[in-house]
Amino acid sequence: MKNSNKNQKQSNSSKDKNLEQFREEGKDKKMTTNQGVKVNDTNNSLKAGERGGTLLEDFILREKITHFDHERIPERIVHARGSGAHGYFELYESQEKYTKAGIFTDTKRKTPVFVRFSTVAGNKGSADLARDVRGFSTKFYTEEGVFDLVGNNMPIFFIQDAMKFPDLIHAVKPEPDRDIPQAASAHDTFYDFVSLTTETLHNHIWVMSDRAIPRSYRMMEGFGIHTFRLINKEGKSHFVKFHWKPLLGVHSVTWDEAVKIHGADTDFHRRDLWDAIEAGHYPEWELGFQIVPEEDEHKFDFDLLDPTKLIPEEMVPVQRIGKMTLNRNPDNFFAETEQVAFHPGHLVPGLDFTNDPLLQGRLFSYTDTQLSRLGSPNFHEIPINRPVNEVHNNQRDAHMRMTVNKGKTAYFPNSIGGGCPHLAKMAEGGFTSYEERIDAKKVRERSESFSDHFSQPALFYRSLKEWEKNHIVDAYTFEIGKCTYDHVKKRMLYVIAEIDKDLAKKVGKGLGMEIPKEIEEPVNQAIGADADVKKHQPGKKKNYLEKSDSLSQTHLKSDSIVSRKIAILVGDGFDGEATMNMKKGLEEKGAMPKIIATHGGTVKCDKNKDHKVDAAILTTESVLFDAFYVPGGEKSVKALLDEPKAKKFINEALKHCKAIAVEKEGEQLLDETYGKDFKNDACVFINKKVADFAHGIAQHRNWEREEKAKKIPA
Ligand code: HDD
Repeated sequence: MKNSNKNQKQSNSSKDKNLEQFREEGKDKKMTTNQGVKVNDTNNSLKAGERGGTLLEDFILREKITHFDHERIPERIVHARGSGAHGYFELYESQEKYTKAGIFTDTKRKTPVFVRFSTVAGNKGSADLARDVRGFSTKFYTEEGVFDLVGNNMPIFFIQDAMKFPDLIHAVKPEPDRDIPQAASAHDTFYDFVSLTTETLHNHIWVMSDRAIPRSYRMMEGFGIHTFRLINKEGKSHFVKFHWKPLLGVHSVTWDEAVKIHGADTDFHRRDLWDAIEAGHYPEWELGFQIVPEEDEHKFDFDLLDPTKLIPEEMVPVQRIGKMTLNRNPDNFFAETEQVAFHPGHLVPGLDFTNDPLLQGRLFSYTDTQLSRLGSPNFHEIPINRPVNEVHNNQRDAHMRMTVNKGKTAYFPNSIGGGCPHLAKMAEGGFTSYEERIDAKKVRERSESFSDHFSQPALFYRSLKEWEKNHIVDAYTFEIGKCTYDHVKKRMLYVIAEIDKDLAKKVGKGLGMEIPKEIEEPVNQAIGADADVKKHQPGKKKNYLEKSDSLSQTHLKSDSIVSRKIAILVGDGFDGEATMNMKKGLEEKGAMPKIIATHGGTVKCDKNKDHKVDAAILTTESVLFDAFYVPGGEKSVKALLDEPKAKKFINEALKHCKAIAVEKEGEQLLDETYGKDFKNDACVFINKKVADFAHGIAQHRNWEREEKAKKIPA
């Protein structure tokens, strides 16, 4: 059946064709039961008389209710809340010296992808702006099978061994006695765990940074985190780390905004992704490789197999090898975004794993979780999960089997079935694992090379600009301040001091606590009565790099204002000509200006012409916009001055360091707010050109303003 979604026209990929056979739409059709029987009444059950009991025989009622009763499936144990989109990946230049994977060697291909972004800790119905890591999963439907890159928006992970994953997640999830707090790490059990498990500190300081409160899914980096292998035609292996670099730059909101967005629009990130794609502002990321030759494995001061370490880009530059574009929203959230099943073990010839113990454990967990979430080993047959190439093997049956396998044989070897399906030789694209030499004792141990827990969080902190550091201080102070156990707070402060003394001092000041000289209560009590405490102590902090610019968002900007939302604040009588000039100018640069008026419906300009209002000021909030424009028009500005929320918009915009442009009488809105103290600010534009304002918007925020603007009681 044809689909009327307007996005549909924009894609004709192999995956799109593959999905087409499963699409359904009721347009111009008669309603039927699931057995195809036409339905004549779906409002009334079958009764013994108008006022009599309902009859068990009513198969239409029973079918409708039974299906409804079973509509929900278990949500993901982590990454439950998310949003997905379709798109494609194109390669710039063949990477055949590193890999034989077709997706990375054939520049003519347009490989279909499905991407799902997510938060980690919250339930499916939690708010988007939680301080949290964001998931960034990409399913590449390659000609040689499905390759999943299941990463995050931070380049490292909390723990080094999959064995600790349930502990980490139990610590961060709501506390089990009260099921509180939802989608928040600021509570005792998380900090108890973090302070006792110092390998978490690197990922944790990233979570305290602005990276954990992105402006948009479209403005985050993505990382494969683990070191993987690329294998070329000759069977030679190179280590690789995968990076996604967003072409819109990397941007975040402030914590104060995040808190307010929670209330103004819990779907802020999900809506943003959907709206941008609907408007044709397709988000794009370049895929980067950080390549390390096999022989350089031990060249670094950290272990490439340790997922709590990144390779600074100054040491191994990121080579941008291709671009991904997301250009189509899903047709159905459940069928696609909810049922999509990612797995770090889905890879294709030319790629392979390393012995990273976190990755190794993940290889088990993801199939296992799909069995409970999707209910059957046939989850690969769900349309969104199907590869675009053919699938032939001797696996059979199980719940909800869709494939009708023909023939007599379902075993190998066989002669009755002509030996089919045949095995593929390596030259025919058969997957073979990299022949890594292994000669080792079986041990339940952690490598000594994983013991440095403090160097990289310290490098991260040192690499940030002052405003970014201040946000980290505030985040630690807020989060630890929410804890109720003094010994947990103290231990946290102690470990922060191991990262950076100055940082700990500032956090201590906010908490009203001194940095402890040593951890008071015996750690072995927490680790286990007979634990060898020494064995659990982190190694010595190293300093192999003073700063890494790529870690600071200051260096990850773009000059684009594409898809930025600009509020044009007006009342009746606004300067129509200037406003339409500004609106057109911003739209030409790809921005999305919206008319926000003192009332809904339409608003009159000074030429008495009606203009459609996008939102009445009472129905929206300043935190939902990137920048603000107040045109002239005496009557309009008076109406705005009489509307307290218009002043709130300006005060909050100033506090959140956003760009503001005013023209003619519009300046009065600055005079009547905290704007009067910011008239010389680099991102406050009084009677300036569209281009100046656009440049200010592209800066995302004027952080220079923050120290002064912080004092605005908005
Ligand atoms: Fe995981 C989901 C990312 C470690 C077990 N993980 C999941 C998703 C992302 C990640 C983005 C959501 C996938 C989707 O959109 O459907 N996980 C990571 C990263 C990790 C990581 C980047 C470390 C580098 N995960 C990790 C470990 C384990 C798991 C160590 C278990 C031992 N992850 C799961 C899971 C999930 C999952 C329970 C829940 C839903 C799913 O798999 O499909 O199996």
